[in-house]
Amino acid sequence: MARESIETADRETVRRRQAERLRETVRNAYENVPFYREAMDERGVEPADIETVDDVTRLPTTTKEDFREQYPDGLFAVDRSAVRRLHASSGTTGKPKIVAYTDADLDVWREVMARSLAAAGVTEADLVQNAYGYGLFTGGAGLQQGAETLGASLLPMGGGDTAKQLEMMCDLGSDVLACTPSYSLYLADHAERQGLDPAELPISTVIFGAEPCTDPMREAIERRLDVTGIDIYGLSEIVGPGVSVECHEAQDGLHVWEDRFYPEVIDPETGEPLPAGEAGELVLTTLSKEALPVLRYRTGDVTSLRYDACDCGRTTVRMDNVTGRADDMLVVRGLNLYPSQIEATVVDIDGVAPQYRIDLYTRDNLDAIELTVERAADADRTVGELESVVFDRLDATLSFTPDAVEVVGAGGIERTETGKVKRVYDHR
Ligand code: DLL
Repeated sequence: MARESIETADRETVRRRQAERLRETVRNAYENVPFYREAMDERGVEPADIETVDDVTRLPTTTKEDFREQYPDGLFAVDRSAVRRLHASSGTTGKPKIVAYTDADLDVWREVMARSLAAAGVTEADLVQNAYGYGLFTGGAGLQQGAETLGASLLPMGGGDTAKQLEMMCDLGSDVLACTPSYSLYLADHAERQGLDPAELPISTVIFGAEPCTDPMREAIERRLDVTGIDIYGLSEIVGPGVSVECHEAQDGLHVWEDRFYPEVIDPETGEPLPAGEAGELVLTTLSKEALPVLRYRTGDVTSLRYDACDCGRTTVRMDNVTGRADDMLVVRGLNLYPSQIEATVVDIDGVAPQYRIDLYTRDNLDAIELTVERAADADRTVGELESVVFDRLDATLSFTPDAVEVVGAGGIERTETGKVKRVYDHR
């Protein structure tokens, strides 16, 4: 059931609210952030030119490089004394992107997270075990605030310490686990090693996000842990988790909280807006952030938008689940390929565990790609059989064959216990 009336409002009401908030956001950015004033002046756009949401395309875009160049606080629109909290993105190279929140921004974040958890089917009666990392990463704090605002009980475990996670989960009877998709499988493996049946654990819902998760991977999570898997999406630059989430009723696309974040999908090459239904790069504009208004942020995430009605009754636009980033694309001997395509193909093979690793090398001036997959503990097929099935399936589905496929035994691929999983290792 929807938590706020705007979730089920008609398009006219939504567009009106978006327009009001967009005008205020643009004014805030123009008046208080020199970076935006210059970018808008350069394009010959003034705040007064922005009347409806259709005018959004007249605004300049913001990129992750802009965040880096404005490090640490060049994009802030408020005085430091009005900043109540700071977080940072989880970038692995270079300086992180620093993000800031006023009191009002934190209220908005709490509210979209409470909405997200309600959409995931969480109720006041539930105990939410939060296994997202706490600290600069927005996952831990975001889930905590949402659960508390909703009125659920919260267990602030943070990432890692899996034996303790299992102990608390079993002793306290956690209903919901919030963590990355890869960690939920790690926890299932760990439970098995401890002699527990993952399907018998008390949790009935896993709220996973912060990493891509293809359909076969989601099916593995749902089957092994006997749970409903709910995909939650977000990014620090815009708010953290809580930009969009699946509803438990339909699990069919992620409801974007579009009264707070305005989504567009563009062609990543040309920057042109794409019509609903077409996949491209997600671009987001914050509609009520005070400390860090962000205009047309190029997320790098690939998705598409749809405006048809959802069975749950919410009327929001929905985005497809994000299985990759525009800059994840591998170009191997002229073939363009996303790691998620490889994942979806191999994880679907009977006898292959939902784990894989891709290594890229240069050999004799040519790209070489090696794929490592894991044999499932209960597999009927031998390592040799699996190797040829993986080759054949990749060839048949993607017209692609790696230079080498290695099938390792159960547990043979290194797991990530905290933070985001890394599956592609580029040695070039
Ligand atoms: O990962 C926020 C978050 C925390 C989302 C907990 C969901 C749950 P960042 O560290 O800034 O923020 O990383 C953002 O992670 O641009 C996507 O590439 C990726 N990402 C986040 N959620 C999903 C998802 C958090 N559900 C970046 N599916 C984003 C696929 C996701 N990718």
